Amino acid sequence: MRNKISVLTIMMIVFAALWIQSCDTSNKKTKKDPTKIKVSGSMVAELTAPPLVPKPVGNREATKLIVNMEIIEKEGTMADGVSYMYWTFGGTVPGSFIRTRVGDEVEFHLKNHPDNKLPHNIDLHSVTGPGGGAASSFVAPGHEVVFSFKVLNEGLYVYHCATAPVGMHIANGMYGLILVEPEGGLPPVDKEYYIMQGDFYTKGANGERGLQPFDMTKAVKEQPDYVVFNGSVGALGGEKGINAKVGETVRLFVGNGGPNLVSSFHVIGEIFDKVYIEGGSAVNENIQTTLIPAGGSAIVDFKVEVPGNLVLVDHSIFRAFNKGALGILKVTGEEDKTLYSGKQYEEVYHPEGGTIQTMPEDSAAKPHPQAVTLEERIAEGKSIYASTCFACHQAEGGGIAKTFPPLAKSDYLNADVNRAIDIVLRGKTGEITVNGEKYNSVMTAQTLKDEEVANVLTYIYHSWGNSKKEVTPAMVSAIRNKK
Ligand code: HEC
Ligand SMILES: [Cu+2]
Repeated sequence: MRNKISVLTIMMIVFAALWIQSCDTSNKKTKKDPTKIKVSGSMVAELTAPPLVPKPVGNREATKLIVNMEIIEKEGTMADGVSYMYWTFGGTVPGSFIRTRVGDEVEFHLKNHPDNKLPHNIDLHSVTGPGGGAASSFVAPGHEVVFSFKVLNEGLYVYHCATAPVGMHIANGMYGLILVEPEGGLPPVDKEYYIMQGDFYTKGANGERGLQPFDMTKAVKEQPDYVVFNGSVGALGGEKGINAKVGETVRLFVGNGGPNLVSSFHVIGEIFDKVYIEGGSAVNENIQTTLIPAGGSAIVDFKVEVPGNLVLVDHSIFRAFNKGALGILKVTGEEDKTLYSGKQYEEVYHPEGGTIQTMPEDSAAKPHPQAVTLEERIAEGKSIYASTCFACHQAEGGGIAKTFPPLAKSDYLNADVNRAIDIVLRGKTGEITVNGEKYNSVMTAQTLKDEEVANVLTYIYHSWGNSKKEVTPAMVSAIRNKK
């Protein structure tokens, strides 16, 4: 009798254990060994230029996916008046977006255009194999190589050129993203975009005009002149910006090509609902800023609830406001005042404050010597420009697209000298149009003496194609005393 009971108990325990185990695996969604996934049929991969991505894989079976990638070396625009010789995968920086699923067998055709000067290759971080494909893909101008690989790990991966000097090939724009979706695809969203950060090193300083060659010394020192999204300053701004409607879910596939810098990726005015950390499977929630290593990525998902311009930045913030790492995601739709009120109230508040703030006065600063001739005024003004205006209006008065208006050949500046004096004395807010572009930002009032205002404006009027007016201290004091 006692024996029978114990046998029964043991059997019950065994059954219970088996049952618990079966529950456990059904929860985990049984994962196939990716090396064993069979492919059916074949198709040519859709490749897209940034900021667009190919359509999701959805429920499609693993297949033989043919990727046709062409390497093109071509001159492009880095910033207003600044051009650069880019080396590209597919004609854009970053290169064409490739979208695959786990188990796909990718047949990669890498073509080096006959007009190109150099050999190249490709290292895809999604490849399990020597050099990520680099060893088998070295291709001379006017040639095509073919290699294939099975996609084993899901995630968002960087690809890049790995031909010596590797740093130089990457610095010239040879990187892009390849997405490997899980079986059944990523959870669907309303809008998907492709963004990649990169740092660039030019012979001339930021804003210096003309075709700028690559600067190896600055690259080795890791001192970029430009840090940008999608290959150039303003590539994600204005008309070229990305958009969504209130209530939509947005997914950004964000990569960092480097070659050197790590990105503190942040969207001003949003919180990431989900971040696929480092482009892998682990999901973190409610994130303000996510770190994206050079040669790494992240997938960020968020829902947009209020209309307005969301500003994408590298939160290493001088890169954003001084080197170009700025982008705009435009959200349109109905306002919801319970979520965000907008400005509710404003009045002039004295003393001190208001929306225009005065720069703190540096009492220790030594006074500038009095200028007598026009040449002295210009020379004095140049040094004031470098210490006071340069940070925003930039070298050569080039400004920063959408943020700081240009002073070079500025129709706004040249139209009205008294207005220019007033702006330097009292600051400026509200929408203005300079050379056909709208700006709506804040310039702080500058704490400068009449003599200094006269000198800096005279310097600006005598530089960069402006109208060569001389501004005198008397003109400045007249505006200062006008209420
Ligand atoms: C903190 C950044 C900043 C600094 C420093 C700054 N500005 Fe500006 N400036 C701006 C912004 C922003 C605007 C546009 C304001 C707007 O949108 O209403 C502007 C507009 C102007 C304009 C009129 C628009 C144009 O392009 O012609 C002039 C002239 C000007 N600034 C001159 C100067 C001078 C001279 C200095 C140095 C003494 C200076 N600024 C320093 C940010 C700055
Ligand atoms: Cu290359």
